[in-house]
Amino acid sequence: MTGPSFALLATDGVARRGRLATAHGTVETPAFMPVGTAATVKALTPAMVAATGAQMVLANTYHLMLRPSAERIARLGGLHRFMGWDGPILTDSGGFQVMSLASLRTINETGVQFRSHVDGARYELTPERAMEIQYLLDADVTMVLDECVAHPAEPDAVAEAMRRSLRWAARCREAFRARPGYHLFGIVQGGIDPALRAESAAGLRAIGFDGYAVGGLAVGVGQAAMFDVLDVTAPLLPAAQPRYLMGVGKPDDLVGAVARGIDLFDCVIPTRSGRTGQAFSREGALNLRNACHAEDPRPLDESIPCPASRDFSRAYLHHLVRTNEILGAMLLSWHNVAYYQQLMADMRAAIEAGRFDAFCDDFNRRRSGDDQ
Ligand code: PRF
Repeated sequence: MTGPSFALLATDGVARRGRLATAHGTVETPAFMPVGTAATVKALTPAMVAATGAQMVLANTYHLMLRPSAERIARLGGLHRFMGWDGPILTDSGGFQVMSLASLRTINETGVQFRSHVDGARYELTPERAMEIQYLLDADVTMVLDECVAHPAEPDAVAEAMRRSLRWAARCREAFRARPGYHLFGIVQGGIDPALRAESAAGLRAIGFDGYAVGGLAVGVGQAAMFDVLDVTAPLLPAAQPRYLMGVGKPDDLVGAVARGIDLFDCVIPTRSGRTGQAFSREGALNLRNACHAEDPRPLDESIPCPASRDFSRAYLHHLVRTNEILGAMLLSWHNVAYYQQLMADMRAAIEAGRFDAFCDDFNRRRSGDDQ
C-alpha cells in the first residue's frame, strides 16, 4: 500500500465526493476518464482534453504492448511524455481487451496467451507481465490482470473466472512496485451473482488494494442488473478508498452509479459516438445526421464552457457530419467529453451541497427529447 491517497470530502446518501492524489496530480471525484486507448483520446489533442475539465485519462496495456511496446514508451520517457498528457493516467491491465480483440487466446493459471489482432504475433500476458508493462508506461493507477467473462455465462464459468482473478490479483499485488503517488486497484468480478460478488470483494479486501474497481458490467448486462450488482457490491468495499466502475457508460448510467457510491468511470461512448454523429445534451442524445438539425442555428449547449459546445451551430455540425469532414468528429468528440465533464462537475457540486437527490430528479425530468 502506498498510504492515504484518497480523501472522502463529503457524502450525500450513498453518493460520495472525494479527491484522489496521484504522482501526476489530483482527481476530484466523482470523475470521468476519457479513453485514450492507443495513447490518444481519439480526435482530440491533450490540450482539448484538458480544456474540457478532464483530469485523468485511461490508456490500454493491450494496445500499447502490441504497438509501440511498453519498452519503447519507457525509453521515450514514459506514457505522459510520449502522448503529451502530464496529468494522471490510469491503465487497464489488458485482460479484458485480450478477450475481446485478440485471436487464438488460451487462458490458464499462468496467464493468457494470444496472437496480436494487428499482425498475428504471439504474446503472453501474466499478472507479473501486466504489472511490468504498466510500470514501464508509468501509470499513476495500475489495474490488476483479471478475467472478465461475457454475459450471459454459465455460473460455474463465472465463479471460476472470479476465483482465478483473485489468485491473479494476489500475484499482481506481490509484483507491483509500490511508490508514493502510484496506486494499484483490484477488480471485483462475479457476474450478476451477489454471492460471487461478495466473495470477490472479500478476497480483494483481504489482499489489500489502493482502490477497488467493479468489472464485468459493460458486457451485455442491462442497466437494471448493473444497478442491482452495484447495490450489493459497493457496501462491501472499503469506504476510505476509491471505487471505479469499468467501461461505463451512458450519462444515466453514471448518475445512477454515483447514486450507488461509485467514484470513477471510463467509457468510449463520448468519443466513439462523437465520431458517428451523436451529441449528448441535457435534453438527451441528438443525432446530428438527422435533417431536423439542418437549419438549426443554435449551438449544442451554450452553458458548457467548450468551443465545440458554444461556437458552432447545429446546422454546421449537421453539415460536417453529413459530408464526413474530420472536423465533425473532432467537434462532436470534444463537445461530448465536455458534456460528460460538466455532468461530473454538476454531480460533485450537488453532493457537496447535499442536494444530489434533487439533481437526479432534475436530470431525469429534462431528458425527454432523446433522438435515439
Ligand atoms: N475488466 C477490465 N477492464 C474492463 C472491464 C473488466 O471487467 C470492463 C467490463 N466492465 C471494461 N473494462 N480489466
